[in-house]
Amino acid sequence: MKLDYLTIFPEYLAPLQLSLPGKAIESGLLEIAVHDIRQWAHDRHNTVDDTPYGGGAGMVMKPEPFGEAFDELAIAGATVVVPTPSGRPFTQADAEDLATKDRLVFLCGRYEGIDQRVLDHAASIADVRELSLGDYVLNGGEVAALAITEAVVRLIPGFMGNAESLVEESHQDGLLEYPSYTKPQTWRGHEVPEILRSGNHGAIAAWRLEQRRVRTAERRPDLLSVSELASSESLRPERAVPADAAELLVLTRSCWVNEALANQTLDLPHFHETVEELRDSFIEWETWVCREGGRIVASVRGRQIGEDWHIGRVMVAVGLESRGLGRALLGFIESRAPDGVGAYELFTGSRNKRNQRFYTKSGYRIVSGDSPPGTVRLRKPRQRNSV
Ligand code: JD8
Repeated sequence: MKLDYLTIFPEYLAPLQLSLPGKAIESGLLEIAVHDIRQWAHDRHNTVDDTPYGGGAGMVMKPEPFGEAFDELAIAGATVVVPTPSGRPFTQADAEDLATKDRLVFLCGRYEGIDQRVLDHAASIADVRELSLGDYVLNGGEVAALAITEAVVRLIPGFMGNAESLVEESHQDGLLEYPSYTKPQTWRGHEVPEILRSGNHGAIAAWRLEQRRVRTAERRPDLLSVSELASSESLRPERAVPADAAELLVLTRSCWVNEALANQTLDLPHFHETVEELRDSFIEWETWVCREGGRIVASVRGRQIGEDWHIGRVMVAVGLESRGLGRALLGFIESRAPDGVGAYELFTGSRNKRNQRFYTKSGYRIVSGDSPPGTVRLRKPRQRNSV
């Protein structure tokens, strides 16, 4: 893998020569080049920034030095990573995807950021990923570039000495890690949990899984939903069967009452649909239900139209909201999209801000175009690595 870094603080990236990437360079797995952007600023002061059009505080990085760098480094076809606070959150899934690339080019911004035309131009010749390290503000992109590099390089096949240690990591399966201990057995009055000294590997594995669940529920409940759903005996989604149609219609109508109230109308297809029509819809719509205590408590459906995976009827029974079930169902039905699907599409009530917030927080964006009366159309591109 070839890694190029464009920065005005090359010394900030010196750590790339150390530890992880350092070994990979020795073993030829990795080629790293750090470039000072000022070499492509030809005025007496090697100026790389200027005042923002439209006014405002701070300075913006000029496009020309980047353009010359792109030409000299021949970035066409590469994956260009732009750390930015306005980027999509960088995740382990991104790390796994970037680790499959032959060449990454990092644009490390400073000041108020980089002239947008640099990114628009790069997107015309390369695959641009604007990624954020997290919801806090740094002074530049270098630290984020270092973090992303470490998360990616350690996944390069043949790189990590003990590949199996990659398996049990946080964010691999949606659960945080269990607590770890080593000798001495007692330290400053703290004991290593007895279970870990029992030699009973089955019990140790169960204890560790429970520790992971407890920690995730406490610290990252947002992560818990998908994996909990997947691993929970009761809630696991099942394909709807014709016999489910009547009960599912009851759940549908109860869940769309809020929508009717929000839109001051009962003229919603959900209220006019018959059991037979819903049952027949199981043919064109891949329909899933979650049962708890023998009753259907949630449901969702999906169908392919062209290169889109249309998602519909995301519903959670009244009283079971805000357990992350809706988000988990959305994640689940997205995962059901066949190969070749490039985007997800769904509709929700134009007056239902709560639902619109729910979908936009899940990466969907309201788009123009045809949608059923009283609804807005939302789309989300499919992550490459989920193809
Ligand atoms: C790139 C310039 C500074 C940001 C005015 C402060 C990532 N998670 C993250 N937080 N901050 C960054 C980041 C900050 C950057 C640049 C990444 C380039 N700045 C700017 C906007 C407000 N200053 C980041 N990834």
